[in-house]
Amino acid sequence: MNYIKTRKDSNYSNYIYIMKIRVPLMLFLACAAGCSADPEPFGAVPDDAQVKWQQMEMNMFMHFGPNTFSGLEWGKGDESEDIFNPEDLDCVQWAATASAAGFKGIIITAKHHDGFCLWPNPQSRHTVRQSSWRDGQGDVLKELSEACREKGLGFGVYVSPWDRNDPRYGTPEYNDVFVHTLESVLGDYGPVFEQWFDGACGEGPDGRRQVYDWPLFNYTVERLQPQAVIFSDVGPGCRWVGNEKGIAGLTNWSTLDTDGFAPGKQAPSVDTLRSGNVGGANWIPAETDVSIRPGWFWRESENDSVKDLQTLLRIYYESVGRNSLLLLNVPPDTRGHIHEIDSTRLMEFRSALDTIFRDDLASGSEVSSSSRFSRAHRADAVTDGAYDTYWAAAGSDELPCISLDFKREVSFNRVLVQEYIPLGQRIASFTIEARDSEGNWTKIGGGTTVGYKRIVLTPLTSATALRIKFDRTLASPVISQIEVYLDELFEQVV
Ligand code: FUL
Repeated sequence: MNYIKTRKDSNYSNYIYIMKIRVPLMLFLACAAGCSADPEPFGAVPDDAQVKWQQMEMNMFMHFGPNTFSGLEWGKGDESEDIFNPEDLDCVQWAATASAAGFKGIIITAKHHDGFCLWPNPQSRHTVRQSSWRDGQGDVLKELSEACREKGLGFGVYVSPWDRNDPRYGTPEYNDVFVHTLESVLGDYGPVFEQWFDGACGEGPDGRRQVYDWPLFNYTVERLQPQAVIFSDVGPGCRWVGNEKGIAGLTNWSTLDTDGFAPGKQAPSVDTLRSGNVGGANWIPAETDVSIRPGWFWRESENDSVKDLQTLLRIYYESVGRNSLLLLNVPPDTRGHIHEIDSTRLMEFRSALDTIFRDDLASGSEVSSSSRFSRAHRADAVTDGAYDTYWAAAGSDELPCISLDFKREVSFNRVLVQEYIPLGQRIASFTIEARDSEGNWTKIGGGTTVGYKRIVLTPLTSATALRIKFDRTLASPVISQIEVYLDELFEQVV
């Protein structure tokens, strides 16, 4: 009130008010309305949860349940509940290992195809409550969700609709049972960052198959955990990459056409899942799930077959380095621990990644571009280490190009490029060239899609400058980061 009075009472104050507040405000509003501040988003774009999810880059998958004790991959559902008996369940060790290895979240098989629930699901008679483990008082989801919270990790759940134990499986009633199961798992353990839906649809205890009500299942997740990214063959939050070998497509669009498709047998071809659809109608990025062991569940006999460091690095480059999130399965053993062999391997993996990506040889370069969308979209945003700032080329630029002058000679064999995905996935093909100390430019690599992150493996190159030409784009390129590294650990074949 005081302020208004003073303003009305004095002509001078009035003048100050107009000059200092109204004029800049009007200019600002006029600019906001008239000049387009940022490039328009192109096509399907991610929501905030999908952007955060993609930025997690690596999560840990954990397959745990009766199969851990029986040695089966697909339990039949008729196993005694007592078979589940981890003598020293230690979810704190799981979370500490995941965090030390650089994973940002853990997804646990709350219920696999055998129907056994790692929590006391009131909908089922095949759960930890019916087992003698901890006198029926144990709850793996409770312990794991708390351990994840403690370590700042996301907590996610795999809940298989296929249930080889539930007598109602194969009847319309089962879809409601499954909804109540989801309500129990999603309602009682705090925030869930990802809901993992397995599309498998086999026979239940009576030999019947279920017709899954996917829209109802997805709606239930959205209702209870609106921020959760829903995984299935066709999303809607993220999609299966089409194989379990840890390989995303060299061309990998985060967009997918889903009309007429559904998870499981009605999914698009594995080739489509691996590459996505250019200009597809929905933002459904690829998640690469692969196990550190031959099987999804722990087996003593596979202790000698834990993937070696070279394989893990290959998987990293072919998933995270190809615009996909990596979901690496590390199954706990019968004690309820991540086995020493697996955790040692994970630490080797972490330390290798830290070594490879420690020194960004592009930082401090002089950056220039063929054009820019506006003065605010500076070329040097690509070396500032911040994802949210970006260089954007002018819409009229027919061959957008960005150059990094290292101001010295550097040796490298990795070029990392990131698009700013909130504005969509826009690049369809690019070429990387390097300038030698004599000033000659040579092509050293390139590719098709970029997306959230693309790491190009180039031959070992000594150069004084690098340039990237965006040969084919769906819309003018919007680039967050360009980084350059020397990897002396991965024995690549280029
Ligand atoms: C598949 C399942 O059948 C496997 O057992 C495993 O859980 C894998 C991640 O998904 O569809």
